[in-house]
Amino acid sequence: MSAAAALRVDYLPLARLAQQPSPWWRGVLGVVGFESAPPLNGMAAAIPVTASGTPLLGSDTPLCEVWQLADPDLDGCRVDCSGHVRYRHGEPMLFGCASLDETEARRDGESPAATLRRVTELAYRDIFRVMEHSGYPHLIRVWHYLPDINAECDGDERYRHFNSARHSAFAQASADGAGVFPAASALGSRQGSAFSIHFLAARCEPVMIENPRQISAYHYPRQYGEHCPLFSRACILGTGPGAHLFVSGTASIIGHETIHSGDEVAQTRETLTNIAALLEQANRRAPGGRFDLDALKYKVYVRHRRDQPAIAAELGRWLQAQTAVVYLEADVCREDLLVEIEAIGTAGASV
Ligand code: 3EB
Repeated sequence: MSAAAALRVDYLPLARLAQQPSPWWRGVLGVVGFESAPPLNGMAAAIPVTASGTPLLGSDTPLCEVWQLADPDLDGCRVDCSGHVRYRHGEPMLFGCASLDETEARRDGESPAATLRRVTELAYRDIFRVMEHSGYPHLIRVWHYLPDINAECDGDERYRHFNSARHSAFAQASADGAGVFPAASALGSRQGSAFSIHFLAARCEPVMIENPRQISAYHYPRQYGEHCPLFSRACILGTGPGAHLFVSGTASIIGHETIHSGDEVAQTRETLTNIAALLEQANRRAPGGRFDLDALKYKVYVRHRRDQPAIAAELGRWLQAQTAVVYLEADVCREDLLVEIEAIGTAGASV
């Protein structure tokens, strides 16, 4: 049995959450609301709760993302010494989250870009500190949500300022972990949202996966900004059946270039082809286990809500009807990308 086999993620209706008995909550690592952080009826003190600020599309029932470990007795929610990161952990993994409001954080005389950079570095500094303190040295997966991600700010796009700050954060943190970057997503949240980040860290080292159809993001040429986006295309935690695969936000990019500009259906198809290519790489690296497109759970970020039905129809051609897919409205970090898809899965036995 794999060390990581205990993790699961579900997209649950908020109403179902309210009905869960208290023993069920003992295994919950964290909860992510899409529109806003869900009220947890008395459990909020024990569970890290956050929100991505990306409205749910294509569903009448409000949902949230719930991370659970099979280990039923986790400690309570902790808060790091600076008060930014709330986290909870079980034996193999730690879940943490932080939200920083840029308007509140802004110092007198500081430019908006400087605030964004400082807030990003602050969040990362505290995350790395929590990881070191708690004995989870491997950053596996990070989600970043920032409002106005494509907006110009002090002469550059906010996403690019964010990339520069992430660069400094990793440079400061990496003594021996240099050059190992987590799987990640970076999306634009609704205007007025706080800068929000949540992550998974592990005791065991993951295996990082790149996509042969794409240049590694950390090697992108300068045209995408002074500092590259530091993330791996995917990573695997554990071995054989029960190993977990974390697929980063994936888009219609070949090499380093966006393709199918303006065509959300073709972009969706290209993105799924990229995810299929990652699965092929992952299956080579996970002997005894097997990841399948249909056995993953997906989050699909849609730039324009009007495109959601067409994107969903294209996904329907690739995936079985029962596959878990959540659609969220979000700006994608290149202006010409209309859709981005991330996924997570647990390996079955290979035949
Ligand atoms: C890309 O492939 C699309 O900056 O952390 C996807 C996943 C993307 C993560 C990030 C950006 C990030 O470049 C964008």
